[in-house]
Amino acid sequence: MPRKIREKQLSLQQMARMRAARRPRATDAGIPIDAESLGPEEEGRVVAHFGLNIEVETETRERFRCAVRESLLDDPVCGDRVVWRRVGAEQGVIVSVHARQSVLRRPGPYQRLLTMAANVDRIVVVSAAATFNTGLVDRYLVAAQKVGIEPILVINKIDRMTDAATLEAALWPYPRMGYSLFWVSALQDSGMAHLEEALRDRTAIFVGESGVGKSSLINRMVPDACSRTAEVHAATGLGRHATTTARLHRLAGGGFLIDSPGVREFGLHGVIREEIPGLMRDMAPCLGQCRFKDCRHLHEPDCALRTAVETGKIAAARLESMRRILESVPPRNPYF
Ligand SMILES: Nc1nc2c(ncn2[C@@H]2O[C@H](COP(=O)(O)OP(=O)(O)OP(=O)(O)O)[C@@H](O)[C@H]2O)c(=O)[nH]1
Ligand SMILES: [Mg+2]
Ligand SMILES: [Zn+2]
Repeated sequence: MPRKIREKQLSLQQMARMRAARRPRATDAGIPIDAESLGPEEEGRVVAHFGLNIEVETETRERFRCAVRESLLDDPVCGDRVVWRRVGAEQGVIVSVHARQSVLRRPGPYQRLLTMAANVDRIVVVSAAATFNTGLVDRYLVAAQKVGIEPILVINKIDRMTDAATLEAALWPYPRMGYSLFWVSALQDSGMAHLEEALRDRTAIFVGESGVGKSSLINRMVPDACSRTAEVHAATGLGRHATTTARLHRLAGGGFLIDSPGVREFGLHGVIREEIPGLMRDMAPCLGQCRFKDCRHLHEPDCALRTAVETGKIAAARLESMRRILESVPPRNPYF
């Protein structure tokens, strides 16, 4: 066997062992799992994953603290549909994870890939009116396009809007590209009914910078969610991030909302530089129309994208955003 392949197999085995070593074991979590003490198989959904414990909600809306059977290949994540077995009155063991309809990942520290959530069918990109960040929103939209999950844009804290004209000028391209856009205030409970209607019967993950109000919005729609928000957090003085782990909440009228920790940057995973323009809804129709086949859309003559900006079809900020994303993404993905 060539040495290169042997090394690769070894490292895959090592990776599997490392994954297994990090997995919360039933015994470590203090859950006794000898065969006689296990109840029958039941269906459930992962509500949260913290440390050694995974919280699973049953179809009858009871919640159980579960560990994971050691033979499982994938670690269950928030939103996963699982088969689990009861251990005593409040605990359980997850024995298998159903095939995922979708999975959201992002690069984490030390070149590790973080799985954020599974079985999500809407990505709610939340911004605050006073600090709208085109660059971050555009990265989320590229990621959503890549995984084929419909994003929804939410501008929160409109009660604190200082410069409505500038914000409207920054936002006009998005509804034109077909994205739903909601203007809301979690504080004043305004615009929330429309948003809730758009999320009915969906599993939606709330993403965006820390402090934009993701947990506050979810608390409004799910009154018993009690998601920790920044005020509670300020009292503990433990830093800026209020939400530290993804958590799934059930909407009363049907559907699920997943709260996620805020990010400062959103690294794109599984996307190579060449495909970025095709993943941007306003750029895609103009592709292949530049004079040069390898046009970088910077200073080349007869660039279809720049022409589209000049004629007002594409917003200048979006082209600028695309260039920044292109610079930040490697031509070939290191995770492949
Ligand atoms: N003025 C105003 N403040 C709001 C609104 N929504 C949330 N806030 C405040 O914004 C702060 C941050 O809210 P959170 O809900 O904790 O923000 P988050 O996005 O969940 O933050 P992380 O969990 O750190 O990612 C809190 O002090 C909220 O009270 C709003 O509509 N208007
Ligand atoms: Mg939060
Ligand atoms: Zn071009």
